[in-house]
Amino acid sequence: MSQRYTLKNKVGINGLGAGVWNLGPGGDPFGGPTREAIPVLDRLPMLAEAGMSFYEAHDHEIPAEDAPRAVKIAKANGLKCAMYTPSFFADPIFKDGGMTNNDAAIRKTALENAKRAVDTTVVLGAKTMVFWNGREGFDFMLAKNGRDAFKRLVEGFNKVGQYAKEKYGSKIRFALEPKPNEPRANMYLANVGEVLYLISRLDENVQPLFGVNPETAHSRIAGLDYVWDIELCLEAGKLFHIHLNAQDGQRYDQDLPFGYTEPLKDLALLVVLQDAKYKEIICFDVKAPRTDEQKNIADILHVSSKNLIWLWERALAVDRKKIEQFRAEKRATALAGYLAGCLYGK
Ligand SMILES: [Mn+2]
Repeated sequence: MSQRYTLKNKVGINGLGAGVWNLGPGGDPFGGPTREAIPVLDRLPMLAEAGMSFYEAHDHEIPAEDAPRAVKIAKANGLKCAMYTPSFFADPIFKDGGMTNNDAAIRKTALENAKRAVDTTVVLGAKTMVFWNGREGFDFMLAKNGRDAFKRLVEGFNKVGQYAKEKYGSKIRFALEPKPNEPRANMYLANVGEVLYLISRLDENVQPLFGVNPETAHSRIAGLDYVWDIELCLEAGKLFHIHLNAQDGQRYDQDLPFGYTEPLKDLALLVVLQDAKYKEIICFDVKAPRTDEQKNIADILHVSSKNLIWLWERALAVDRKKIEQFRAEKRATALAGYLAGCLYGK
């Protein structure tokens, strides 16, 4: 069995995860693939080989009929499914959204897909199903009634939650992943605050099943701070899952290696996660860049994992009493200097 990356003294579930889509063929909106597409199930052993303990997949990558094969391959490679997610964005039928589509028949199809994805999540043995807001949004003013769209999200998640609860009790939890834009100009559930507000509007009997899957780069695309976004999820008791990566400013979604662009912020984030005793799985959403060759496709997973491990260990060494002291002395700049020292090894 290949070696797996683990985090020292991590509370709860240890081992790291990544998406099967992270090992894609390198296409972008301006050009086709630069590498041969690897069949999705063949990517499972590659994730294990790259030190991952968990994989993640969309329903268009591992459809229900492939799930039993995925279970076998994962087991043979010592890999578990961290989360499964219905793709309300890939199929052209959802070009204007699933749950928020103006067409009632398409909303119904979206709901059916979501229910099927709940069943597949159970088959794959994952405990979390993620919803990413992909096409839930608008490009043109008044193309949708925003108030109705929000109510449709509430209604849709209530129904999916009810379905899961009746069939599986509290076995499956849902983590909603916010993103402000791309592929739509404006996306509903743009940030952590909007997701928490939506959860607050769900039926009380399904509300405990719903939480957040914040992604560090998505916060940055929105111009927000991901440390605070994640602290807010923790304060609400809703940090059900996490996607770590990096982003070089407010531009298209880059899914860069974790720890690459803002290591000091990442160090602070890990201090927050350690102090909160975050016990869920830590996953990357990083994309093998178009310029990397096939033989090096997993480099991004190794770079992300090593950066995470280094920063995690530096975060363990951060003196919490010193943080308290700097706060008491109102010395925020000195605190910044202290953290930089922890980061650079002084
Ligand atoms: Mn993600």
